[in-house]
Amino acid sequence: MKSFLNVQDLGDLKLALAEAQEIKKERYKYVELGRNKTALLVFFNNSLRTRLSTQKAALNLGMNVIVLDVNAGAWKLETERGVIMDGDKSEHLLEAIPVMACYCDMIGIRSFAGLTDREYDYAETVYNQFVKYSGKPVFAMETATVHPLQAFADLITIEENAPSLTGRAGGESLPKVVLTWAPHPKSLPQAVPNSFAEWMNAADVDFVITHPEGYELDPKFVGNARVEYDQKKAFEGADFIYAKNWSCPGVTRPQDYGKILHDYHTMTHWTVDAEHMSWTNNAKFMHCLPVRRNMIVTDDVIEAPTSLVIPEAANREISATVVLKRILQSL
Ligand code: AN0
Ligand code: CP
Repeated sequence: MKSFLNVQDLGDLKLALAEAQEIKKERYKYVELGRNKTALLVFFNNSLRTRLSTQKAALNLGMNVIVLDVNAGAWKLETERGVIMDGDKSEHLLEAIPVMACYCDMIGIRSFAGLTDREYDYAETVYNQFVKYSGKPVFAMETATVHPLQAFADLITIEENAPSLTGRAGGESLPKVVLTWAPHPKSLPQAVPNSFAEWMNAADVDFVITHPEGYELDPKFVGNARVEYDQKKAFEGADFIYAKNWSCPGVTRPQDYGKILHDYHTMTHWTVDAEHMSWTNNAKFMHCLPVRRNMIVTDDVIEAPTSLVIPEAANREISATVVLKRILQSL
């Protein structure tokens, strides 16, 4: 695997899920594979889970790891070509990338969304520059539009917690998974919901997306998912509630890209609380974290035994181990 951005990069999803379980049982099984190989992890913004779980995955595989926080200690990087560099940025990404590539065998990128220029973000400009100019395998650690290591970990978690297919009422066989928008005071990227939608569409689940009007995700990620604007209707019969805030994807009104469309104080009826969960089929609650309590989800819902937020985070080590293992095997 030379690049990890989309669900297709893993090939057969069932095989990848089986591999995840194999690694979970014996996570040092491939510790010889990464001997004398180095992973470079480049962060353009903050991270707790991705930073730790990806390093742990590399260590599971016997690799060395170097972490670079571009905004803390490195030269400030210009990312756009053609700019006269007379501002505060001392170095251009077009030199920095081949230099970074000299010191490693693969590169993980957290490039994050700028949320001002839709075309720039949705073209995955920064990620693709790493692919083009590093000559090394590159994997996404949340880029401008996708977060596949998270979506893979979420799918592993859903598979582990899906209700027994035989015990379901009404002859329904697929677990119902609902992605719900929830309020947040700051503009957030669409990477997590985009990837979650993409991966759920590729999995054996009944998938529904619910959000206020104006927050329509890019059609290439929505695929054939059902979109239901009535949150209560969407929640009915759900087995998994996956909450996440995202800013306006700018699908219908490109000028609104990255914006918060309504004052969050007026949107608190979208916050996932016990009443919302009572509409479901005793659903499990999911969120990628970090989460703002009593904004996205109430204390009681996130603390309930039905909350999967910690197992999801734990599975980030597993998803990353599978991905880095596949990359090592392709070197
Ligand atoms: C980020 C986001 O919404 O994309 C990272 C989530 C994994 N969240 C925040 O910036 C709070
Ligand atoms: N879920 C996730 O990617 O968290 P971090 O931003 O802390 O890495």
